[in-house]
Amino acid sequence: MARDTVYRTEDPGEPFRFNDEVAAVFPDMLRRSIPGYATSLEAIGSLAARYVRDGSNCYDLGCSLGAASLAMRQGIRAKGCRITAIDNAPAMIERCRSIVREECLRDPAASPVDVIEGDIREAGLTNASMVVLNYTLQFLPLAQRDAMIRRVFDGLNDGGLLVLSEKVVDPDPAMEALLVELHHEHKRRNEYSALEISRKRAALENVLIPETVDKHRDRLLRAGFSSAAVWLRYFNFVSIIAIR
Ligand code: GEK
Repeated sequence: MARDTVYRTEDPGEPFRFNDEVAAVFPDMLRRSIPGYATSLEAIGSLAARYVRDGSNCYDLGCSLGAASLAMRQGIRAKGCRITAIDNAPAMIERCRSIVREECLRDPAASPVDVIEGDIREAGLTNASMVVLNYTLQFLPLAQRDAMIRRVFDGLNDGGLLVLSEKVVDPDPAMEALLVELHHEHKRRNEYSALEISRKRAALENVLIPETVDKHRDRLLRAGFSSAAVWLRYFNFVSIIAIR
């Protein structure tokens, strides 16, 4: 796995982008930066086994290199399903296609995966039993998030599942400061320097906009989801499951 050294060398002041340099080190970047990332993928596999129905569609929105799509693919027990993986970053999609192709050669019997370069805000979602937004909604402008979640709700069949993982902000400023500090400590343990951490933080400012858990829960319930619960929290990183 190529080592993430993007912010050892990057000019500070440039906003974060999902470009070729980032895509080349992305698995290492997420593994060292997002506490609970590997756990979120494991759960996506288990949830796919439970929730994906025969003849239905699964969507991985903001798929990056397709890790959640492949977790679903490995978990699905149902027959005649299709997985659609969508991302608007060409550097991600190019690599995702070759990773998915290799996995489909290794295990040809599992569900087919369509990898699509496109904007998730325009994706046509139909007959879905499972939709994954694994750390993606946080990159949409705040004003567009309600519409995105409604679009997901409309595309899901009754009983269908959304997995929504996000970086969040705590409403209590003292708690927020502590959680941010714990996250930075976690990154230092994972061998990011203080300079890399602060450069990355500045680059993500106004690019990744976190909300509170309550905001996410309210939005899901307003869209029509019958229930929503946090199943994972590690510092300021949460994963929520919501059922239509
Ligand atoms: C994983 N889910 O490994 N349309 C399509 N893609 C988008 C959009 C958009 N409007 N906005 C952002 N993206 C993955 C990890 S990464 C999380 C997801 C992170 C894409 C963007 O190009 C990037 O690939 C992804 O969302 C977010 O489970 O980097 O913290």
